[in-house]
This record gives sequence, structure tokens and C-alpha cells, in this order.
Amino acid sequence: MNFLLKNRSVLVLIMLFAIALIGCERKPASGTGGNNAGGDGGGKKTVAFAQMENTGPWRIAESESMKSEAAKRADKYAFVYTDAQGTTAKQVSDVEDLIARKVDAIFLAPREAEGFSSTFQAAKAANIPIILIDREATGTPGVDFVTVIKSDFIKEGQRAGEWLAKQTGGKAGIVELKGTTGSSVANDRSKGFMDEIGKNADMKIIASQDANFTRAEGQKVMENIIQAQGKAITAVYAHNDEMALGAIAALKAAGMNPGKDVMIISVDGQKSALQAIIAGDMNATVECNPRFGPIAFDTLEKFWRGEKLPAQIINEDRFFDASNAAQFVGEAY
Ligand code: GYE
Repeated sequence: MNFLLKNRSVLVLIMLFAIALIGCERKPASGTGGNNAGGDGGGKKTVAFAQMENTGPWRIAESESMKSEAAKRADKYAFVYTDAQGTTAKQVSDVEDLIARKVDAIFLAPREAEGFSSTFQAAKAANIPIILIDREATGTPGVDFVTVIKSDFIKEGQRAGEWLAKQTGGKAGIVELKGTTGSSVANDRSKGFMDEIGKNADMKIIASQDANFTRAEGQKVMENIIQAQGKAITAVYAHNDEMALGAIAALKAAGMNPGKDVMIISVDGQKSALQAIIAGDMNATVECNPRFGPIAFDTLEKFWRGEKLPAQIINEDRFFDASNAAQFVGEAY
């Protein structure tokens, strides 16, 4: 009996020892060096992209660019993709889940500027670097997140305003279709545009509404504005091509003449917008490049090598109108 009891305690001891050993196998989060347990165990780092939604050509092109760049570097990285389906709260919890999984780094395209501060704190506590791409979020670069890679949205608005002033001789009744309220990009595209048209006494915004960057909402909002304003509308400035294309459909349905009687300018440079320019339905679009993959991964690698990074990395963008749309439509998304 005594012997049996003794043997049992030895067995329990051995079991405890084994459990302790398994526990040691799980690596703790260890800084930005990429030894977090989110790795695939085969020496690869796990890098995540927390996307806000995946609708519309621009965002689909962005997601594809991130995925294909990760695939090109698949010898070094395992890739995790999350889609918040257009809800900021879901995007916050997606990032929280990625932190809990202990991924090695997170690329975040924040839907809204506010709402991420506690997430940034959690990532910092877990030593997981976050690089913002495409939009800004409130916080300090180098502290709350590594850096932000984006276009200069104020300049985009200025370029649109300047172009429209020139084309209309400084006289226009403008409908502004705005992007998602609360996003850094909608604020900046409004601001830049207003700065420019404000220089012309006869350029007036006769209606300005949020159409959430989507074609369907752009069309619906435009239908209502046409009913209220009719012929007073001589120009549309949309914060993206999708809303501009929605507005064009609404104008045509109302028997109006987009591209001729009503000037249409927007931002992005997607294929269907360049096609609309070629067809004469639309006048111009300021490019906003969605192909973040190469620069996002290069920036992360620079960070891991300990290189000093700027607070913001700004993409260079082009401008498309009737003079060059045909030349670039082939490479557009
Ligand atoms: O212009 C728009 C998209 O955040 C810069 O968001 C991006 C904008 C882009 O939905 O089409």
C-alpha cells in the first residue's frame, strides 16, 4: 500500500514537470523584435492587416495589394487579414483579438480617427508595433503607432478646388458629396477644397452631405439634392470616385448632363472613373493610390532594422482628366 502511494506521487510529480515543460514552450511576447507567439512556429513572423471593409474598387485594390505583397514575402511572414465590414467598433475588436493572438505586427487602416486609443495602449503593452496605412487615427506617431503611410488629403482637396476654379472661371454652384463622417480623409478633403474655392467669391457650395464613400449612397443623396436644387447645380465635388459615379447616374436619370453642364470631379482614379472621363460623363479625378503593399512591408522592415522613420510617409499622387485618362486606364484598378 505504502509502495503504491509513493509510486503515485512520483507519477504526479512527473506529470507536473511535463506540464511545466509545455508551458515553457509557449514564448512570451518579447518586444518588437518579432519573437511573439503569433509566429507560425517555423521562424516566420505573423503580420496582420486590419482592414475596415472590403467594398468598392479602391478598398479591394488595397486589400489585394497587401495580400499579394505578403504572398511575395511568404518565406518571412505568415499573414492574417481581418475585415471590419464597415464598423469601427468591429475594427477595434479585430485589433484587440490580433493583440491577444500576439501577432508580430499590425497594419491598420482605421475607419475613423477616434476610438483606437486604448487599443494603441494594449498594443504597446504587448510590444506589438502598429503601422497605420491609408487613413489617420488620433495619437502620436512614434508613441501610439510607428508611423502613418497615406496620401496628402488636404492637397487632394486643394487640387480638386484649383482645377474646378480654373475650369469654371471661378463661378459654380457646387454639390459636395463627403466621405464617412469621423474619418480623417473626409475632413481633410473638405478642408483643402474649401481653402481653394474660398478664393473665388462666386464659387458656392449649395449642398454638402455625407454619402459614406459608396456609390449607392452617392446616388441617393444626389437624387435628393437634385430635387431641392435642380439647375442651380453646376458642379459636383465627390470625395471619391464611387460617389461621383453614383451622382452621375442620378444626374442622368434626372435628364441632366454630367461632364458637360455639370462638372464632375472626385478623388481616387479607379478604372471605372477613368472610363467615365473617356466617355465624357466625368471631368477629372485626383489620384489617391491604394497600392500600399510594397511600401507598408518595406516600412515595417525598416522599423525592425531600427531605422529612424518619419512621423508620416506621404504617397505621391497623379491627376487624371481628359488629357491623360486613356493613357492610364489600362493600369487602373
Ligand atoms: O479615397 C476611398 C475609400 O481612405 C483614402 O477611402 C481612403 C479612401 C478612398 O473608401 O475610396
